Amino acid sequence: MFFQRLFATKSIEQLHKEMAEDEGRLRRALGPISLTSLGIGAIIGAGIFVMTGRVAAEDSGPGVMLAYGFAGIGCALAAFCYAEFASMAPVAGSAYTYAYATLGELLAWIIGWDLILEYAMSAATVASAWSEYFNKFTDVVFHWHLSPNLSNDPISHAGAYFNLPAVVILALVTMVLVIGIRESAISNTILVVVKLGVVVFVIALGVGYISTKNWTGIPQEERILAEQQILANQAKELTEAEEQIQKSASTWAEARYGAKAKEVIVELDKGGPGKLPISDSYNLEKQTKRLQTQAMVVYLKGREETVTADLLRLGKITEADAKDRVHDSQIRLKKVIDRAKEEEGDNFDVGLDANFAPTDPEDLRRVQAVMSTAREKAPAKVREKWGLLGVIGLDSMLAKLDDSTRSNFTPYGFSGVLLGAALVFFAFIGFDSISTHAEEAKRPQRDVPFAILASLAVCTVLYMLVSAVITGMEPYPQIDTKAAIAAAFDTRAKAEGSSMLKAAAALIAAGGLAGMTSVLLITFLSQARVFLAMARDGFMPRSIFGSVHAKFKTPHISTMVTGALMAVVAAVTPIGDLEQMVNIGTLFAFVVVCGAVLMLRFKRPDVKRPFRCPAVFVVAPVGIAVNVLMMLALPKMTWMRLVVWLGIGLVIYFSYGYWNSALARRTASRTEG
Ligand code: ALA
Repeated sequence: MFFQRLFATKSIEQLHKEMAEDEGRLRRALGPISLTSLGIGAIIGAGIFVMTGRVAAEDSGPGVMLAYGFAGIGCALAAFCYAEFASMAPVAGSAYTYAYATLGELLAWIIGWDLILEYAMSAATVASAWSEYFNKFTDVVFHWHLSPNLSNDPISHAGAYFNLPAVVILALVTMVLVIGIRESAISNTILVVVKLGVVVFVIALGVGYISTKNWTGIPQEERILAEQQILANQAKELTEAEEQIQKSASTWAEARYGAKAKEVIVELDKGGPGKLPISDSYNLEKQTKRLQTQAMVVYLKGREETVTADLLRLGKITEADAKDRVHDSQIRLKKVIDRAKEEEGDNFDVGLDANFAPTDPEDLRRVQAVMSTAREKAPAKVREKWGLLGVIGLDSMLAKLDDSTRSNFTPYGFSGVLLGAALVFFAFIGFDSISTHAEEAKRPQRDVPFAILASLAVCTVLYMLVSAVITGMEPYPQIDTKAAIAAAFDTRAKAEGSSMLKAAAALIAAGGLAGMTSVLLITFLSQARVFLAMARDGFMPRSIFGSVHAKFKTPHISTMVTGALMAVVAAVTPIGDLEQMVNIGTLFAFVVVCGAVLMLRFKRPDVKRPFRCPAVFVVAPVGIAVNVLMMLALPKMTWMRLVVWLGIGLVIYFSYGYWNSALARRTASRTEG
């Protein structure tokens, strides 16, 4: 009985019946264009505007184009399956509803719970990215940006309080959504037009600045190594550890020497490590930034010298090239320093001399400590890049595979492209949210599959082109990892003193903001609809997640609850961690949908399928394989978080959903009757 309950499925007929009951239903207001626009609105956003740069610089190099291709294939295969399901059962709820119809109550709940990662968490991720573009925008237009302490999370950024722009945009979006779907659809269409215009503009303008040398002419030796990626964090850890030592020293000295404690500590400091002044002006954030900047500059300088010497020795460059490289490297080092000053204010003391060496020997000692720890930790970081694949004992095989697939175009080898795909996958998330709106479609059977496939096709083409432009405009190791697209034009504008390019950078930053705002609108809408479907089934309190506003016909309470929770998450969580959680959750949902479509072909061949997935016996299994492979490329930590998340979900199911399931009640009353 217990197991029967867990695997009880909701029949397709039941879904149709529910669809026909009008009460509490959403308005059918969306046609094919609105639906496709919803799809594009949900798809193009933080992924292309923010993540492309980071993935190109740190994971895939110019091979980010291949990463987009690979992720696009995984999504297209899943999209066909989504389309078949959406045409068969066009009710709100997407993968959750599909799982209920095939895999039973428990798995349906798990998927519903998992979809919170895809929708709500991705809204938080996009809001953090929005904040980065907001700063880029105000920087380009007004030469002003919000203090880093108010536009970053406190976990990854020393001294930060919370991410204010992320909270503000989430609050605004929540307000718009409570007012209604039609109004939201109009604002969405405007935003979609703006962002599509900007993306096409980026491609058209950027093509002229592409240098193919940036795709294939940068020696693979110049790729960013794992240790460089660790430096900043290491510097932060060291500063924090020193502060801790200082704090314990002060407590000890105060207890022992009372009013004279400060003097004693200063005396002690002279002879020992931890050269942080015990004064009121001590500022952890500034100390961290100083050490981070010094470590980065010293590291880059040393690396550049080694690489240039190696290239000369191997005959890959001439003496003249070597001179150019030294010149370029100095410009780059100065840029690192300037950026730190920009963030901390011009009187920020970086503590480096004209030769880019720390002026204070104590600083040099700290920089060396940071570098040697980073070097020690680098192998683990490399293994992390293989994700779960590396953990299950394939390290040595992957190392060989990476070496044999490394080229100037794919400097990080096979695993770099695979990890890149698992990360830029974020950029594609959203096409499936069309299926969560099936209930509001005028002709769902025809228009939903069309909109899913059309929006995905448009976005894949645009993504590959934009990533080609970005990696063609700038050498990948120098691509801005925060707001790559706007920054590429901004850097060019500064170099050429062109006001036209500067205007372009401002326009792109504004387009990025518009793009991400529309993503937020749709993902929020989708989340509310999944909650609605789950509440109708009794898995969530109907009074909160199932209530539809009498006048606006929107799930207003659910939207507000989601908005408030996500604002908290976005305010304090690092964007990278959020992104990976969203990706693994969504990939999992895709795998389940591919499996469910296949299963239903066997279990219910009789059901009418207005859209049939072509070659389903190939498409669905390959879809599962490609998406599982991307999941395996994600780090062990992300997997552990997924397991914990699903564990929490199970606890909630057994303490609430199991006892309130509408399906179970119906079955019970039928048996009694
Ligand atoms: N695909 C959406 C974005 O990139 C989530 O912002």
